[in-house]
Amino acid sequence: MKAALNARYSSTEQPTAYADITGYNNFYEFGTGKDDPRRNAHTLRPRPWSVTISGEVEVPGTLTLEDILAPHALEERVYRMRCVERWSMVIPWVGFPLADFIKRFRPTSKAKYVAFRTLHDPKQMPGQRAGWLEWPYVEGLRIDEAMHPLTLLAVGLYGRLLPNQNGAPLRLVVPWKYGFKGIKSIVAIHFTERRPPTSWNVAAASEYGFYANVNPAVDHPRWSQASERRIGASLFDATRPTLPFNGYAADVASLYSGMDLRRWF
Ligand SMILES: Nc1nc2c(c(=O)[nH]1)N[C@H]1C(S)=C(S)[C@@H](COP(=O)(O)O)O[C@H]1N2
Ligand SMILES: [Mo]
Repeated sequence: MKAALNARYSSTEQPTAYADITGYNNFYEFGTGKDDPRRNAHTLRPRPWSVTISGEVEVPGTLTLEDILAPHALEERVYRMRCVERWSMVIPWVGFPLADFIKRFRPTSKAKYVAFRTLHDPKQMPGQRAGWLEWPYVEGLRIDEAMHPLTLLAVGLYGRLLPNQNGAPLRLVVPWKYGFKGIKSIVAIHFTERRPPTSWNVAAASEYGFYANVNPAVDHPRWSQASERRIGASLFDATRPTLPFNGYAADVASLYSGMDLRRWF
């Protein structure tokens, strides 16, 4: 894939190995083990694909993947990623800003939030036969978070099309939030005045908030979030301190000024 590096929004840290990025995943539609997505996601058919845009927009509709991609130049963005489970990676994503995509549909003044939905098809996603989560997987962002220049719709990594296990053909990437906000294999985007439900918040509201901003000062009820384990790093420097907003505070902290981030975790 042709994608120019966006240096302004890229980390200079060593990217995690392709084998780790594509072999150590969370994608519960294919099982709860870290190697289940790599082993099982071959049943997903990411082409042909379409995404439905609805709600508080002037131009709702259903777009094919080709329609979605046509007007956008692809960029490479090397982002630090931090899972709520205390592991982290550095991933060279290929994609385009979600803001540029959203502008095409002209959100109305009532569009305060954006809701995302993953495909629901137990034939392609056999994990959906189990009750680990309520299906389909859903996520949401406040509209200003969705329009932030760091927020990406990704279609590839390491210069190749997204492997199924990483959320082919289209997934969200929000680098200052815990990984679970990065919803995979998106089929619907809905604009709404009300805060939408999100899968992990529905599953365990005391453990996973709507905002899910990476915050070393707010522990998960069952573990500290003060440090993280960098996947693939040598034993001696694998454990690292976790940074506020995952290191993106200078870019995004202002979105939350005046909010008590212990209450709005
Ligand atoms: N549909 C869907 N999206 C999902 C998940 C999932 O189980 N289903 N897991 C989330 C979690 S917990 C993480 S950490 C990231 C992992 O993304 P990666 O596998 O590309 O690293 O995907 C997120 N998106
Ligand atoms: Mo995660």
